[in-house]
Amino acid sequence: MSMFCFQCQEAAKGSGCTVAGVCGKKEDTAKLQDLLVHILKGLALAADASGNVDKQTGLFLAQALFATITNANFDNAAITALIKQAMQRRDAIRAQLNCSCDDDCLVWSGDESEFVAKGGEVGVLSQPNEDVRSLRELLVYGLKGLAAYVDHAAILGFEKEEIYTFMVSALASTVKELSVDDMIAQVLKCGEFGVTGMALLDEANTTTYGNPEITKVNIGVGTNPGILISGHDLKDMEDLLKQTEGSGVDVYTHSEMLPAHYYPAFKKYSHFVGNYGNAWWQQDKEFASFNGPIIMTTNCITPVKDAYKDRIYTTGMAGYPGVQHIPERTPGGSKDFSAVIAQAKTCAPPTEIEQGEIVGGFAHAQVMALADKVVDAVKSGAIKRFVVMAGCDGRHKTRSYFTDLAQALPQDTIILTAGCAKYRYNKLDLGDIGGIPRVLDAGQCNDSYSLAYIALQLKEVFGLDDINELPISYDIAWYEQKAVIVLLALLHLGVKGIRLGPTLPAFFSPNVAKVLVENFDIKAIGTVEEDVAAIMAGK
Ligand code: SF4
Ligand code: SF3
Repeated sequence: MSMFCFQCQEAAKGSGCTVAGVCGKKEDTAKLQDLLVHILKGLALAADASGNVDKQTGLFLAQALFATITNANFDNAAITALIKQAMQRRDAIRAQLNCSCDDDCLVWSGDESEFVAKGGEVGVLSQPNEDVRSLRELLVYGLKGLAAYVDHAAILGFEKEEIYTFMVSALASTVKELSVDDMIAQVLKCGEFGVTGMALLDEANTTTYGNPEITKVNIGVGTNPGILISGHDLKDMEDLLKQTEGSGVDVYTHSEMLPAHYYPAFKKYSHFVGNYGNAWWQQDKEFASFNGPIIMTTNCITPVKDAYKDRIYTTGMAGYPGVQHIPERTPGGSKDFSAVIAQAKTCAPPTEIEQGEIVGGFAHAQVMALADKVVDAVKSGAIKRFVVMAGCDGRHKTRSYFTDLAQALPQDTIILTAGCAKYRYNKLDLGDIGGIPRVLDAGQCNDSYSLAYIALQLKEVFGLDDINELPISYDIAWYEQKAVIVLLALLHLGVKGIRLGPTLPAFFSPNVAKVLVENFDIKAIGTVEEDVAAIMAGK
């Protein structure tokens, strides 16, 4: 076995990638990422022992974890630089503490030539007990998802020291000998901070750009050259829209950037013309036919094809070898997209791949503005059930389940969605219930917070004691680690009976899966027929 990674839903054979990642991650990159996580654990141990987690350490830890999320950063040079920085930060804290602990992640200080080999020693399988490994990795993946959201919030100037403090102590806990109960408690605590982190990002986004509003988004193309922007970073979106204004270049969103159209602050730009394509995994074809430059602000970037390799850019924590990286903004400044804009002017307009519109913008403020209508529809029986179908999309053929389920659900159901999972059904004509569309898209994966918020508000409106008494079912599609923090956040909120698909995580050991089933009634998706029947029966 040359590498081992099982952090995402597409882990080879449902157990783990051992030769190269299905995602395209090569052995050396996998080992560098393993070493980075290992050294970050040492940094967390040192920071935790110091009793004072400063913002710089917290944010660095979050950014470095973010770089190891599936499909975020394939660039060995970028991961190597993060390992070096992590060591320096770790050693600086240890020097102040006069620390004498001898955990490997704290004391190992090899140079760059040894990084890959060392990464091979300290990866996931270095923990021999499968249940300990399972609980520790579940926590690490939850922290990676949380890290991504925390980074986005920080970019907009919103930070909470208590989140950083938790992240540091939780990561440090993964190298301590804890009881099973204590490890489970850490995982659930991560869900609690998942809610805090998503609430913080929601506050950051809505304070900066306004509350998302019902919006129709064009999925056709215009006649100007365009720039396609993907990922989750709204600050990059803002900088790009400002810099392209009046340039003759149009801006299109891709995949998880679609919800940018829902924010009032971006509606004023007439050159912000639409969304191009689908979820991340179809990017190789869609980026080729887009014809203009593409900016990947975060995950999900997939192996870059020759057809567009000279016109794709990464920025933030995203990276890919040989792809130009737009540097960070200076404090108070903007990122410089001038090279991208200059290139766009030399490109042909996008080739049209579809026509029409999709509707979204149903984050919590918009849904609560319709609350009377929604409550009346529930009371009158016009809406029988809500089905939360948030999460990720992916390549697995079995994901057609989510399209089929959306189509098979009775006409008196509403689908609440967020994340790129929506591309499985957001272009279907599923109709409306008294003017309320049957698919309500709250936004990006982090906007799953909105769905939880809506559920909590409905619980109050209906005077219920338990969120599980609401006529809401959860049928979650997962792929990468942001979905893990969303799942843990739902568990923290007490949601039971979540269906998860297309497969359960490879990192759930049989015993850990048993605990989750017994305590939270988590289940794998079944057939569409069985699941629709069970959902409608409230099971
Ligand atoms: Fe495999 Fe997923 Fe890990 Fe990539 S991220 S190496 S596909 S398990
Ligand atoms: Fe999608 Fe990658 Fe997860 Fe943000 S963009 S939800 S998969």
